[in-house]
Amino acid sequence: MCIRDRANWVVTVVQDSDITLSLTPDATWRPLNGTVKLTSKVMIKDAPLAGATVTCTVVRPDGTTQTVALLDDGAHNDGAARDGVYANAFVGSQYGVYSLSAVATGTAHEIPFLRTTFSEVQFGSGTAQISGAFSDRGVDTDGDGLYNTLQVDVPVQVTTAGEYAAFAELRSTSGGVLAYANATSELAPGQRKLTLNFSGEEIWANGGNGRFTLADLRLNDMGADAAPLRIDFKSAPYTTTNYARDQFQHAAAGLTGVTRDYGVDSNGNGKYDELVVQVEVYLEVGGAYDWSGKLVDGAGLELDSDGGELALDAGLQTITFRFDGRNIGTSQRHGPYHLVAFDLWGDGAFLSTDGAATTAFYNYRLFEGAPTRVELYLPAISR
Ligand SMILES: [Ca+2]
Ligand SMILES: [Ca+2]
Ligand SMILES: [Ca+2]
Repeated sequence: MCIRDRANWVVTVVQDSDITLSLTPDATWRPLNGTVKLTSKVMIKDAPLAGATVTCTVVRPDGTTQTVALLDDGAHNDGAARDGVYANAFVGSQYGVYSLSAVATGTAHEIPFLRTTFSEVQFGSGTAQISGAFSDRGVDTDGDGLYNTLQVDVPVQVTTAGEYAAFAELRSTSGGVLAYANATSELAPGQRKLTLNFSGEEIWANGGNGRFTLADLRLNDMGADAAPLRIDFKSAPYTTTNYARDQFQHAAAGLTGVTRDYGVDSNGNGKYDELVVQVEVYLEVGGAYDWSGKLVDGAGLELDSDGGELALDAGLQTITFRFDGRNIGTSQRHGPYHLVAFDLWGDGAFLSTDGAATTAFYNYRLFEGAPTRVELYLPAISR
């Protein structure tokens, strides 16, 4: 049996309950060999207390200790000298959890005091880290020539076999987020990789063009006893090769969401002969297209339909529907009206959508065919 000398402490202090001590590390986690700044505040009631002696005992994962003096001299990132804010920093050179205990001693109103407070911070984990060469490539999984995913390989130097997960976002040259991705895998010791698959459709939809930044890359140890343990982090470790937006997966035709509508009085009698509804579309390929759609009121009642054929170039194009004002006037149905069952099909694309546009409010009396004498209009009552 091992018998050790134990020091028995008897500390006699006059407690002044108005004095408080705080200890705030500037991070709960740092990569290995990162620096953690420690800040303590000594307060008496609501006022800062200068002149105390504050030390922090840092207990490393292997049990060895380091004593860090927290100073209020204005030279240790502690704000002004003698403002009651005490600070200093230390470097974590071991993987794992560091226990921190700060002690403040001094005299206030001629009465000595002692305060203790605790915290902790973690450095890496030692099981794996992000290290090595990144790479990226577009992948076309359905053979249509467009990239379904942008793959980024995250290099992982594995010390201990286990399940690891990487999380990251892809940012455009202007800093906007294009897509998120994560990857989880069992990794054996050695130089390994986790492959992130960013959605090509999301990159296209968010306007990704050029070189992208892999950002906020986290590596988690998923095999940790409790919750997944974050073991490495890099804020912007990699920039991809150059991509053009249209290399990524996207439909050959789509609505841009831009619409316009107006009434046309072609015979000058003050009543609309037509309601024009325009819809802007994006076309990947130019050619001959057929188009059609229906105008309905808010209850879904069909008022008119229109369609035709057009030669359209690639790019942004406008499809113009001309609905008969007489059908609207005689229907005695107010707007706003809706363009539904919009189909566009042709050489390069097919587009079909239920709701393509909603018009402004129109009173049916603005249109040809509306009853000329004033009538009491009763909406249909459903029972
Ligand atoms: Ca200070
Ligand atoms: Ca594809
Ligand atoms: Ca007219």
